Amino acid sequence: MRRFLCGFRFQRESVVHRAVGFLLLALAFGVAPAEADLTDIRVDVTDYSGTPANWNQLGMNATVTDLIDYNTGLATAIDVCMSGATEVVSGMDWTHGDVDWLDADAANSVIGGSWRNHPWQIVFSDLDAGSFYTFEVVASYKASETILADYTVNGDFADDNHLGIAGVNGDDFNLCTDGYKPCNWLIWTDVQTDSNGEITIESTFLGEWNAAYINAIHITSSSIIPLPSSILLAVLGLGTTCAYLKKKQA
Ligand SMILES: [Ca+2]
Ligand SMILES: [Ca+2]
Ligand SMILES: [Ca+2]
Repeated sequence: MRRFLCGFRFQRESVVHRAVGFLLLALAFGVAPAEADLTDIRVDVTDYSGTPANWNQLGMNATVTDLIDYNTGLATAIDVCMSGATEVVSGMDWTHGDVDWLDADAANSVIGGSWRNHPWQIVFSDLDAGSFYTFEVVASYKASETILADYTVNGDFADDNHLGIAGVNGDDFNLCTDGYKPCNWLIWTDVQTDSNGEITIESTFLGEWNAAYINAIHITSSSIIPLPSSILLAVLGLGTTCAYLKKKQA
């Protein structure tokens, strides 16, 4: 008689169905918490009203603690602090409307640093040291074509950009021709906290006038590794299934 590890007969179809059902249930309970822990934080960089619902507003050189998650509206532990900025613009005549996650109202206002070659920072802290984050930074301005800046996250230029254009990585980034006109923005993937537990966006103005602006920031955590507790739940679910089948067979 052909038997499986759990000691039930393969021929008993209804039992196999129950086993699969139990297993799926256990797996669903086991994996769900890790999915629910994924973070989606949206930051409207502005000193003016009009920040969209479930977004966070970050004013000039301000600190905001316990940023809210876009999907749940609930506070996270994550904090943010801006320093070194010198310039605020309320409306830069954004004409692209809402694009992907980017709300037009958040895109329309900017804060920047206008002193040439003097970097300014937005520092995120209280992050999960075990998570990988994706940072999307919108640096877009409808104006002079000589508005040029460098953008880094934890000292590195971007890994990607929204439109996937080769060579656009935040080094000598033109806020008008690289940012505003094509409606493109910079993306850093698999970002982890530095030795201080922080992730820092740094912007340095290189152009002739205006500033190294930032309109909006989107942070998502990309860690999808099931938590140890989830694995334990799955094992428990399998154990329960085997026990049930043995009892059923007796
Ligand atoms: Ca906090
Ligand atoms: Ca904004
Ligand atoms: Ca540069």
